Amino acid sequence: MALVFHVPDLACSACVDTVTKAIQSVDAAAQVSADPKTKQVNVDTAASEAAVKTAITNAGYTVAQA
Ligand SMILES: [Cu+2]
Repeated sequence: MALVFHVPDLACSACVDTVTKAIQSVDAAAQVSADPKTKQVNVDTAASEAAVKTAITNAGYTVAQA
């Protein structure tokens, strides 16, 4: 399932790494591409949107409405 999140605190590539690892802790096979410029996080995963959103939030980031 392809999900799109808007993460306004995504500032640099280290943030991308942190968010990617957080999402992959929920689904190790998740494909994540995130862009600090657009603050957009694209996730292709079998996990639910709620689970991914929680993982991003638990990593210390805010998820805004996409
Ligand atoms: Cu950063």
